[in-house]
Amino acid sequence: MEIIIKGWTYFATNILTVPAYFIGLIVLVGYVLLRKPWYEVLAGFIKATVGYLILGVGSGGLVNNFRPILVGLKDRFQLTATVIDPYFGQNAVTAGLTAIGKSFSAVMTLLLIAFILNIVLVALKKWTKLRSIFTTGHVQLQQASTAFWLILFVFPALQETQYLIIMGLVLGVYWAVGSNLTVEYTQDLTEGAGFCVAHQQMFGIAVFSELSKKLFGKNKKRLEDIKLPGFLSIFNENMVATAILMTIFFGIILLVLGKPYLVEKGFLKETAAFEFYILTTSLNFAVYLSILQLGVRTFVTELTQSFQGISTRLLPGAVAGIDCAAVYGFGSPNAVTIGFLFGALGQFLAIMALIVLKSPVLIIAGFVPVFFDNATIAVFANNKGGVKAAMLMPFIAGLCQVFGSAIIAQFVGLAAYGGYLGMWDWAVVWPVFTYFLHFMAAYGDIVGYVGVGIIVIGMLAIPQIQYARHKDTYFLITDDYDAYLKKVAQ
Ligand code: ASC
Repeated sequence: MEIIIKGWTYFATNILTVPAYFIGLIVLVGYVLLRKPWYEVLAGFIKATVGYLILGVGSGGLVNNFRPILVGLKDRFQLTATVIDPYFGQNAVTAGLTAIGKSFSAVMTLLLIAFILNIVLVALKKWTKLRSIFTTGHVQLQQASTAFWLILFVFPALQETQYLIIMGLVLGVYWAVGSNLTVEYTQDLTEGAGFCVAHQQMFGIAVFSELSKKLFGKNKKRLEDIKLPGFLSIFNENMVATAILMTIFFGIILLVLGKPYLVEKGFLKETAAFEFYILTTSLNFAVYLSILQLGVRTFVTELTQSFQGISTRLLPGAVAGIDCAAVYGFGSPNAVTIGFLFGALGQFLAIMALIVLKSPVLIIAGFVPVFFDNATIAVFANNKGGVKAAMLMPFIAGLCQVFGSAIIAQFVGLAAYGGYLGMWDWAVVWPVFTYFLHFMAAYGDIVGYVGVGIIVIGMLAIPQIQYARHKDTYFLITDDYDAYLKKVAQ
């Protein structure tokens, strides 16, 4: 038994929660199942893993360089505020758990329970109609922490085993149902790349894709259809557009922070030229974005091909749910930049509203929600509803991220620890779950469990509805995309 536990822990720490290796492993297994020669299996594993690591360099570079700038606003003006950002959220939960004498190791156990449940639900696909496995390990850890806190808040008196079961159930079902919900939208966007999104805005992708289709779907003009004239034509090129727009955006923020603050915090030397610091920092945005897109290009082809092995022999119709940044390699790259800017506009306006309304919680925009959530939403919105959707949807999402997080972080007490996850699903969907469970649990724990049952069954009903609406193509869309296209064209 001990050997099994040790082996599992080793696998979980080194592979399961490290997406690059996990995706590498999936590609390896897929190619083996396709009976490819060993050297192609090896090459596939390497390209998938290296590609995913490159994606990580891009997204990590963005996060590490731009998060301190946004958070700097909080320090610079000595605000007591809650930063909406997955890492701040995770730290807040760790601090909160320590304060109430609970250990963080239970969060790892929760992660494993939820993950196994996700796999079981896909294995039972015939009945559950769930097709996707959540493989984005670092995000799973952040979500497990936040879910842990939210559910512990609702059921504070439970024993560890009991609350782990409840949390594992809700979280595992959320992973399976949420990622499954993005399958059609992602296949459509990527023209059958064979993956879906397993991240923090999965319900968001569905909601905003549908809204975009409804509001702007007819006669839409996508960003890639627009050719700007005259001097504006330079914006047709993503690298140029990103560089110029980010220089304006971060230029303003850096000027507000001011050189003395940045020198004090060690961002630049006293003797350095401030203008060039601003320029280099802003241009680095375009650098990291290009790296990120290179990573996507490197691993996506491998994943697409090898997954045929898994979906034909192991788990028919199944797909891997991966990082949202993988979609930045599809559609118009300018959607990414536009999503960020309009999301930021929404978030900043919402923050101003909190100040004006004298909200007890002040929110500071964190880089991860403002960029990764809104860029993703814009990519999907542009695909379904064109330019207008690509501007409006991230703007609305930005409002939701700030208002939703302010409300829930205050309600469950995480605001006191300075951070909340803040991504769309966690600013909208999970707060609804939490309020609902809290309302039910007020009538006693048994009614609270009924509430858990309602949420779980409600979520499990979603894939059933999706299936009932498109029975003939539901599994075909992941099994064989060309055959799917032929079928819908009929
Ligand atoms: C997150 C998170 C990140 C980014 C990354 C995007 O939610 O924690 O580091 O988004 O996954 O590529």
